[in-house]
Amino acid sequence: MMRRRGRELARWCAGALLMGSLAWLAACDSRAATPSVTTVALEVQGMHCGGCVAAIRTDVLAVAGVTNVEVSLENHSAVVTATSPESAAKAESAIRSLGYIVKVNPNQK
Ligand SMILES: [Cu+2]
Repeated sequence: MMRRRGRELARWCAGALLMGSLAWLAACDSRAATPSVTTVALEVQGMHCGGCVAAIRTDVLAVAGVTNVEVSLENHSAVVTATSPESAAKAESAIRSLGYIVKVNPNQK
């Protein structure tokens, strides 16, 4: 009787250990997948002054997931850094809804 109970306990322990390490592995995996960075270089047409640059900066930085934006009046460009491609796409449409023409710039990275 005692022996049998001990074996059951041992089996339970092994199961718990296995489950524990699986949970740990899963947590480890999701942590490794989280830090992703997307950088998108956009060509922005229609900027005329520093006010345009400031407006774009403000609206793009207000998009969830956008961590940085570099807007250049001279180069007609905006380089958006975001935590996901979805956020970068939202940033793109934020500039568009301000009235500017936005194109993904293939010459810049
Ligand atoms: Cu302006």
